[in-house]
Amino acid sequence: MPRDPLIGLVGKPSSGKSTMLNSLTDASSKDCACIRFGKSDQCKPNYGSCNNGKRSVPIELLDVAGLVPGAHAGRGLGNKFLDDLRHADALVHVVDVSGTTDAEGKNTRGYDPSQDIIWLRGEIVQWIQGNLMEKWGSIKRRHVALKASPVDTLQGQFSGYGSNQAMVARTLDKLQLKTPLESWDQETIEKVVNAFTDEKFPTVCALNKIDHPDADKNIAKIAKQRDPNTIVLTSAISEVFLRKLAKQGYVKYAEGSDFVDTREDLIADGDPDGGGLKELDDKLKTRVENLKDMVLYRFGSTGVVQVLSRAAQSLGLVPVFPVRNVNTFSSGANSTGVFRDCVLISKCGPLLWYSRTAVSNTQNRNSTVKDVAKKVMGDVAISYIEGAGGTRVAETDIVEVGKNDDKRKSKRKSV
Ligand SMILES: Nc1nc2c(ncn2[C@@H]2O[C@H](COP(=O)(O)OP(=O)(O)O)[C@@H](O)[C@H]2O)c(=O)[nH]1
Ligand SMILES: [Mg+2]
Repeated sequence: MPRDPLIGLVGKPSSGKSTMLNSLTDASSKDCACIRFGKSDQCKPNYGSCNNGKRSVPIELLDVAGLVPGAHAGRGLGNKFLDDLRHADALVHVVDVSGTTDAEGKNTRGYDPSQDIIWLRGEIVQWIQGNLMEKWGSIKRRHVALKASPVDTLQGQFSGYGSNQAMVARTLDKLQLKTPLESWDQETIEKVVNAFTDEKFPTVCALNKIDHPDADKNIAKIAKQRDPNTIVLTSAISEVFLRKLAKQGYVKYAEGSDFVDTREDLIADGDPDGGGLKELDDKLKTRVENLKDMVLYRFGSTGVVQVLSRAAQSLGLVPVFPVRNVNTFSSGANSTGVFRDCVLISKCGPLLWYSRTAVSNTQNRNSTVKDVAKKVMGDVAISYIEGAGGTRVAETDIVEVGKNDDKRKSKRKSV
């Protein structure tokens, strides 16, 4: 079976990766199909949860620890770090924007975190480039002798990073290089490696620790330098704290939102029972108030859920909801609840699922109903596939969010 998409959390020590991972447990969410059919009250996912139509989806997260400057040359846990990276489909770079940790993660004050974004990217590029240059002479000779295509030759070198031919083809398409591979100079190779890195490791920067008073000026600086779509502001520790308080019955908190109610708030709103919440002591009360002021009111949320949505977006993922009964949306005769399963399909072809093996098709193409069926069922013969309401959908139909709500590719029958 193809695996779920994997997002690697990267960043120097003490930037907040582990805290982010804890805060993100089951936080990945997409709009669930139940809301489009007015069935939110019956929605019972087999995996994760559905909160008023916000569905947690099967994304795997990996805390990639041990990256310090010089990792590509084996410093720190450099090699181990880079090895873990191979399996990631996208990266979240957790950046400590409080400036209270230096490039190695040691305590300091006034460090410029915009540097971290530069050196981390550099480590990845140098790692890939270093490996390529080591063998460039023989790669070139082989390329010429075999009269190979540049895509084949590069894929031979890049498959170890979990790439496939389509990815390499896109990399080269973007660059539109005029010179043949055997005549590439150092500068051209660097361009190729950079473009490949963009393709293989789309990266979202989580500017973390926004609750810290020194964060503002660092955020402003980074915001000026970067594409706003690649930045999300986060306070991982705030999310962890709020979820803990909610679990212990001290607050009501809708995960990832700016909605926090204490017993006092609810009593003030006219519920004499205070929602059944426990009373906060003064210390906790102050902490909650600070968190509201410093994070929720100023930034709208702790940002952690947005990070994951952004990363999933960068992968072009479409959530698909396979069911056994296209009229009730249940998963079978003995199953209660609706839309119990959700699979993520890559919009731009089956790249994600096959990313550890080469695909022969180097053309960019969109995922189809057939691809979905294959992901859900594996390699079995299928007689037909139906969408919502029982309308049959063609195997070649292209998958998009909500597109087949009126003829959803949901029912599967094997012969
Ligand atoms: N102020 C603040 N501290 C944080 C935040 N996230 C993590 N930390 C703290 O930063 C330190 C390092 O966090 P950790 O998750 O262990 O970092 P890692 O080494 O990248 O895994 C810990 O003391 C965390 O409590 C945050 O959003 N705000
Ligand atoms: Mg850690």
